[in-house]
Amino acid sequence: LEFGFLTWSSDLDVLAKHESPEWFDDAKYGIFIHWGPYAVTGWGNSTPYESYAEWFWWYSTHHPQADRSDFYDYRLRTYGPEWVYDDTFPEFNASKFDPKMWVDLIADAGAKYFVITTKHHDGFAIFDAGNTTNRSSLHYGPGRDLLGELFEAAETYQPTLKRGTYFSLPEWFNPDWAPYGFDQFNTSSTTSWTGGLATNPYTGVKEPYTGHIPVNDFITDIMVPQMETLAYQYGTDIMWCDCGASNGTAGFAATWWNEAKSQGRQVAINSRCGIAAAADFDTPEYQTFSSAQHRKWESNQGMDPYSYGYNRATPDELYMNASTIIHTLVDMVSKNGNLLLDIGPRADGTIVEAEVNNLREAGVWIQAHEEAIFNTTYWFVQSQIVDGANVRFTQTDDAIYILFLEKPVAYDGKVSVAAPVPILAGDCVSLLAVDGGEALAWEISGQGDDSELLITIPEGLLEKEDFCWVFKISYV
Ligand code: FUL
Repeated sequence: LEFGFLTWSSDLDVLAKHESPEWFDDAKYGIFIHWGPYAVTGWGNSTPYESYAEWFWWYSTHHPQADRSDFYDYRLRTYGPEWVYDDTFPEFNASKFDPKMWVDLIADAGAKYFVITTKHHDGFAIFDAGNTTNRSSLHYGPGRDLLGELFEAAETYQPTLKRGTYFSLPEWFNPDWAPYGFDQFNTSSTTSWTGGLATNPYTGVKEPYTGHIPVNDFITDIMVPQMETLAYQYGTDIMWCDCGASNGTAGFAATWWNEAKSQGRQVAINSRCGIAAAADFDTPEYQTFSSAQHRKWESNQGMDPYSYGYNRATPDELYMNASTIIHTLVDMVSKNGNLLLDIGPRADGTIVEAEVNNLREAGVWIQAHEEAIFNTTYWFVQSQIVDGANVRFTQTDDAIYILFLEKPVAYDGKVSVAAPVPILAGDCVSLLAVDGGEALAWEISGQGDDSELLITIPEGLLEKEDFCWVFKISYV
């Protein structure tokens, strides 16, 4: 499809024909990174309802909201009444940021792409935003182009490791955003803010918006040029917008898709760029679907149960462990989803050890079983409970995979799968990544939809503990 004829106020029907690229569907597993000055405050109230640490500025200036009063209290207790959010900038120093370690970790985790916050709602860019703003890591904090360094480090893993950019369309408190309103954040009746600078809750004084360069129009002078910078200068593979809101996405997407295509690339845009028609995939947040969805989807969630940004209040044992990572990934893949799993590095660029360890531990399993995950599609039966074990399915052109999330139980030496698994005489059944994948005897009992595949389990085959047991049926 060519999109070159589209104008700025594009034909949305044509735009809607763009779909997520094949590589995105095949990639299944990405690492999300939330990193900005909110890593300095690095605190959330650890309750399931919107306690994200990256929202510290907003929550701590919206004290009338009773459910957020602990952010307000924490702010006062920790920093005192004179403190303003932009005081975080010097401490957001990236002094131990090792981009090579980050991309190695992503690769070790078994992930095929990453998406990093290039600018969150606080308006602080970690990339070279040119003359659109000085509110960036080039001017404050480390004085470095952090995005550029990370993208550069990921060169080692090209062309397999795709690079994506989270980009918040609105900027809280940017004086130039005010004309567009802020309704999507104004969901609580106790929220009184209606645009413009934040007011320090202790002093009643307007907080600074450091680095702001006044413009005529937020969308055409800040939002769109910054998206273009990420697309054309940094070469992002995924434009992962946030919040929807007023935007210039239609024109941007049409031009970007054509440009990428002319370079032999395919790129993707998520469902939060402000025009539903342009969305290549849906983005459930800390949520999943119970069955396969026709439209490609990608669930995003933190390894921290309540936050994307670094949260010092989270104890190590609460970070998602290897078992949950693997089960979540397998479950989503079996339903046509991807998993975008988030880490929140500290202000100095170090990553919480529990996150590093759990990602690496899961990565060993994922890489040993990658043929059952990547480049697969979902099967029409998505889940089943077999003798108490949760089972999922994936398939390729020449194999189907049966993934047991709990250890299968063999009765009379046989494990049963009560689904109409397509298998014919001569096809080979094996337990993936175990014992060199020896061929296991199998038989079908029953007919059609009521049929059952019975796999004979040799003595000792299921002795070892594992995160997930994968039977492979290879077609002859
Ligand atoms: C949300 C944001 O408000 C959160 O802070 C986070 O970035 C999440 C991925 O999207 O809409």
